[in-house]
Amino acid sequence: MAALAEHPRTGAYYVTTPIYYVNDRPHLGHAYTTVAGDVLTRWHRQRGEDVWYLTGTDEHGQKILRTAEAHGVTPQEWCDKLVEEAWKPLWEHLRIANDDFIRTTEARHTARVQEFVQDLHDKGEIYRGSYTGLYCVGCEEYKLPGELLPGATEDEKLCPIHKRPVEWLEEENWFFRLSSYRPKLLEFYAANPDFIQPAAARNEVLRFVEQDLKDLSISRSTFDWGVPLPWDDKHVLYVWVDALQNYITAAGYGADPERFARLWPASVHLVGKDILRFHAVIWPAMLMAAGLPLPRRVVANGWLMVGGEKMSKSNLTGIAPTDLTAHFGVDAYRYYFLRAIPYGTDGSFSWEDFTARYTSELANDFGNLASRVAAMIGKYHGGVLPAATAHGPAEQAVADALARAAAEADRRIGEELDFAGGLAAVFEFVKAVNGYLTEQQPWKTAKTDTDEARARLATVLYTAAEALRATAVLLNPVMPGAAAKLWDSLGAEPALGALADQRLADVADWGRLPAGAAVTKGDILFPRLEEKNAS
Ligand code: ME8
Repeated sequence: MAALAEHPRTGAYYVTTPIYYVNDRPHLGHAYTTVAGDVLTRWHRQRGEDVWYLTGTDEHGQKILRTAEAHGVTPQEWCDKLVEEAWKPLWEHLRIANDDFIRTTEARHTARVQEFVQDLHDKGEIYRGSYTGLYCVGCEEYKLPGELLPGATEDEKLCPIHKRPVEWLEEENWFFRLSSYRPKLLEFYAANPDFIQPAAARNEVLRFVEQDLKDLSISRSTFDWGVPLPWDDKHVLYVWVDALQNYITAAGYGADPERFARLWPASVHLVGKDILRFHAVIWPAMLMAAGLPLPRRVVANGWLMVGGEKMSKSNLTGIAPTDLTAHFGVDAYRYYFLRAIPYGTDGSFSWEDFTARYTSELANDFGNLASRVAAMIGKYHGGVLPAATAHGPAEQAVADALARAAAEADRRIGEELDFAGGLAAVFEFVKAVNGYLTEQQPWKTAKTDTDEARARLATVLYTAAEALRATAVLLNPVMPGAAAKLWDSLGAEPALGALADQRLADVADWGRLPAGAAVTKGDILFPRLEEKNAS
């Protein structure tokens, strides 16, 4: 994935997730994008940037309406219930540090959406026409015949994602002049080669726009669960046109010009590859029509798959995010998907792979290192961190490895959204520290009672603790729970301040943890899974 270009530092670093349909509860796929955004957000916060992270829910449209009807409640009641009982609690549970949560049924959104489309209407970008074509309610998307799968009868065509029949729509409605933006879009993609990432996603969009672009039907008159068109109250806005605007309405568009100028354009829209065209084609064209700046990046993640199919509400095989956190814990959950699947590609979840990574990377390599070091400082130095009076080449090699790992993690996670690569770099460092202890054998040095041996022992223990200090900072955006426990056990806070206030720019500044820090054993960071099951 290409690096993100420098952001204009006048603005904030503004990250968004898709706003999710609340026709059902959140599943692993939704959590995947939201955790990725959270890690990116926390990473940039640790750089000291003015970061703003937005998530929320998409509450209009036929899919929600039909679900509510099937449950015998109003769509608003349905959304209220799901948002409060399922969506917000899951994000809290997964420690998602969003700054705002936008719901598309809120007046702060709907009022601004009406102004936005009225503006496009006034500018002559919207006209009346008739639509005939195919539509998938599951995707809330128009489909072209060539995209569909054959159904049970000759007339039936299935959505390739939902595997359910698409519906024939024949309606008088309002259209946005999307086709007229084709040349400008192509020009924009050419001038901003990093706008759509990764490359496969960019190519898909280019192919799509190069082929043809039809005007977009943006209203519906056969149901009324949506934002009414200000100039024609028999129509509600097509759910996607309403939904995309959440990124600006939440940022203060039309309500708080100062805040809007600070936040917009967004730095990164994180989206699943299924909704790439909306974000990389329709949304930019609408913004162009409105005369607003375009987002800086649209980054598509791949799909979490189950049995070769996109994981969805209907084929979850019964795994909820909370089933996994109950077994592995929230930190490991946040870590696993980003570490195991290169961002931007599809990946499968498996209990075996998760268990293997938990045990070898988290419990053995990282967790054991933390507890061994704290235990040795307790045993040999009464829990008081000694000074590194004999810092030599072996110690310098650890400090150098840290500098390399920190720079690489910052580039990969903070710029390239290569979470797997960034985490691999941090864990290479953790391995290097383990290797250093194995070589130095402080438990042997401790048996020799000479000044030189005492200095060696003190230096090795200091070096390992200092390496852990940096590891806590580097892993804090991904595993805030474990990182905080480690920070605590190193006694770092009194001298260095809160973990959240540590800056990535200083992380490799060797020797920050002061001698004299009170090191305690603390909780085991990643308990063995068997023990966890038994409790
Ligand atoms: O599309 N693997 O909402 P949605 C990875 N409301 N990511 C997945 C996934 C999977 N199997 N399944 C879902 C909508 N996702 C619209 C968005 S934005 C203005 C409106 C993630 O509830 C992925 O990010 O169907 C995908 O884009 C999003 O959930 C779709 O959520």
